[in-house]
Amino acid sequence: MNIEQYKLNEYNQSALKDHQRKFDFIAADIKSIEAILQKLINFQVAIPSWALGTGGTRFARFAGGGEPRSLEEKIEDIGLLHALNKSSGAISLHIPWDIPENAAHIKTLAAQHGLKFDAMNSNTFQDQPGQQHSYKFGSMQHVNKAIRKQAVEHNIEVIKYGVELGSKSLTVWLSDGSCFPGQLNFRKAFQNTLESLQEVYAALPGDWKIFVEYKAFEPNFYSTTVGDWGQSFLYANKLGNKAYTLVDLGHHLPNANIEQIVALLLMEGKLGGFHFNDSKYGDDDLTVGSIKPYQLFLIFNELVEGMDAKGMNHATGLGWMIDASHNVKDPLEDLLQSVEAIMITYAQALLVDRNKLNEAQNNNDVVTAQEILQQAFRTDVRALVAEARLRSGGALNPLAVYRSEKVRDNLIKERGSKTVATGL
Ligand code: LRH
Ligand code: MN
Ligand code: MN
Repeated sequence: MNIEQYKLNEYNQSALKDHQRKFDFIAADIKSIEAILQKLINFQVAIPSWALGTGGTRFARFAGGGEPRSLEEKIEDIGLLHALNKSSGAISLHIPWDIPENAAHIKTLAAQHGLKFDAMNSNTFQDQPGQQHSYKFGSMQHVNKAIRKQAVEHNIEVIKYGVELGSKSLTVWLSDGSCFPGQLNFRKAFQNTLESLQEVYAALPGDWKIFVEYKAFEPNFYSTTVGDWGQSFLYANKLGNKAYTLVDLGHHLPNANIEQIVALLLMEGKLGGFHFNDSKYGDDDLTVGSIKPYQLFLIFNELVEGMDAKGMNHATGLGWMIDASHNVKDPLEDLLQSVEAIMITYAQALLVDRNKLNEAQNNNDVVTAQEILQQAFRTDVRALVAEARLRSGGALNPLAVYRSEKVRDNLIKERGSKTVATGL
């Protein structure tokens, strides 16, 4: 299913007058409007290949219908999202959920949809059919060298797939840890994991990065071997300058100050990438910005400030990705909402008056500092984001077009109502 450009233009035409009025209103207040629009146009968020179907919980999975049956169909779905919002120009693959059997063909198909390959994700948290050793008691941390070796070799295979596709990074998330006190020797688990990561690191091409993703808990509920940013940072430092920490917003203990973590990792040159989602309780993988939008804004505020301080390009300096799960919504609608939330928050962070904030901080003027941040956060920037989309050839209102064009109904007609996409 694809939506023709002329159709998009028709929808845009009918919404244009209303948009123009809103855009003129906000544009009048912003000095560097063209620079901000260009930054919004450049910013792209990768869509994970595993988020295109309805996820489940450990209790049930309610398939939504029309789910992609192959990697090709996943690429088509992301292509559709990108045609609508022009901000989803990359795909992130999880191996072995999405093996590119014919890499040249997959690469060409993605390019036809304007998509690049973002970070590759390895998987040593599940046992695959035919696999020699089980990961029940961990992978890279395992007490058995043969199991560690199997995990290392899998990661090296993932890098090889990525090279064929033109990806430039590997994200390693390990579920390794323990469920009960005494199960694990923490130091030995750390050393084994480090040694395994070093072997993977040695296989990285010169222009690649490795992202070490941390998570406080789940599926292990007593200890996790890459459990927080401190541990990830230790691994990244010990590995070398191609290794970075990856922050998944749902992987912290409650009330963690993620914006401060981000600021310090950036300062140390060790922030590599992001998995965006939102949560109320744990690793809920809910729609970005649906629960704690102010926290997301404060994170983006640190990202913009920290990247500018280092002269980093916002669009290319870090790996930006959504990591979400959809239990009750149409995944494609949810992803449109998530990307929109990211763009809105990024735009708000670009509006922060940095000189004034700096001055307020130097004067210990707490009230003014807070006012400056909240002024930006309370600005309705939706017309700015829509204008950036319009200029890139996307839809003024992606979700409305998706609904009017009955995309899900068409996908169900095309693919059937019982299809199940690979993923969690
Ligand atoms: C782990 C995680 C990690 C995985 C993905 C499926 O919770 O965030 O990034 O690769 O979920
Ligand atoms: Mn993640
Ligand atoms: Mn997660």
